[in-house]
Amino acid sequence: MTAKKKDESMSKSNGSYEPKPEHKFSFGLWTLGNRGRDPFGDAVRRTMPPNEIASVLGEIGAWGVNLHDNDLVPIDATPAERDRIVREFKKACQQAGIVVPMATVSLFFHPVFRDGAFTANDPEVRAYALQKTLRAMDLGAELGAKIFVLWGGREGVETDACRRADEAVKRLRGAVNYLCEYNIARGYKYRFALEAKPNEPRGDIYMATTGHYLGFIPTLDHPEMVGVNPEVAHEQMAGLNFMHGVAQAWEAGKLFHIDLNDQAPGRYDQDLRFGSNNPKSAFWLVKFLEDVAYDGSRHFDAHAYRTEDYDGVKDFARGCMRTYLILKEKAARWNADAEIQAILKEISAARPGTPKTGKYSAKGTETLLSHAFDKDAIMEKRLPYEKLDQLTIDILLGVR
Ligand code: GCO
Ligand code: MN
Ligand code: MN
Repeated sequence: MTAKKKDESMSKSNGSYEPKPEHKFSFGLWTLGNRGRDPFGDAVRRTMPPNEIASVLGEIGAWGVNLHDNDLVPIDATPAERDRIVREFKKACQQAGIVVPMATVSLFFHPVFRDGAFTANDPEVRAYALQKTLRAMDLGAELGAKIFVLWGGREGVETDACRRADEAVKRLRGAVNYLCEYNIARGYKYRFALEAKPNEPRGDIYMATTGHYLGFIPTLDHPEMVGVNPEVAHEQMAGLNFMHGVAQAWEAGKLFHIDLNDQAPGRYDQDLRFGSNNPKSAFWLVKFLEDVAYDGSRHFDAHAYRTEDYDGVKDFARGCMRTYLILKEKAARWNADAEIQAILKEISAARPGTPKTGKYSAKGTETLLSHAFDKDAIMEKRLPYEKLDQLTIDILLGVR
């Protein structure tokens, strides 16, 4: 291939991974705006103002920007300051062609939330948390957000001496019920998405996994209004298979939002670029989302390495979207692969004479109970999962 031809084919393949609005890629103000502070070191990047982040997102082809109340409006802003900031931010988003699909509330940054927010022992802290969330809902609604995320980062403990853990569940339920009523009263039509995390910043956080929340939601007054916002890193911190949790949420009609990033097992909360640590599990996730035609935001809740400057932050954000689109293409290739499809068909085919199960019936049960299963014959069927997985690896590594 001549250098020119090679160049052309490279840019062609780059072109096909171009993010477009229909991909629904979104980033939080706090993700591009992350200044690289960690528990051991100070900021390495300047503060990027929200309006500038909106314009960068437009430039790199993202669709949406999400925010905590205080990512945009300082916690002690006067009403007049707030209104001016919101007005200017709306304009910046419009100019950048960026929407605000999701809003959330910071119930973890201010020291007043040192013992939690909705679950704190001090009733005044609980009341303040509620007021702050109502105002954050007002703010999000003004910006057009339709999803409201609740992440209880401080809702947890270092010592269980401080409260009974079931009391925390009751307080959380009371708060979410209150927010749902406010949602109805104001006609906001939000769908709430509850985000689980096992630990960090608290020693243990209540509602450690998406599964915990899926058990909690049906106990609410308005379960139909509430779903989940699973995050890759959070489930992986708990040692879980992320895609399985997402699939269960989807199957329950509760996958309202998703936080994409990556994480190495056994580490601190890393918020790595999507797919950068474990591209294989990212592949199964993207394949799942695309197979079921999930149509919500693909939100990246991650940040650039602390070694980066702002050009590096753009590399990071572009990388998240590019990896998603590459994996989406790989998923389509996997689905279209005749050898893979033949194996899938073979592994779930029934042997002639297999009794029908499915819905219970007295007659069917009689047949089932009297059937003689030939276990040796069943065992003759091959389950070529090694081959299936290697075909997957071949696709992922680009040789198939
Ligand atoms: C974290 C969380 C947060 C939340 C965000 C939205 O680990 O810090 O993932 O980034 O997603 O606060 O509520
Ligand atoms: Mn997180
Ligand atoms: Mn998150």
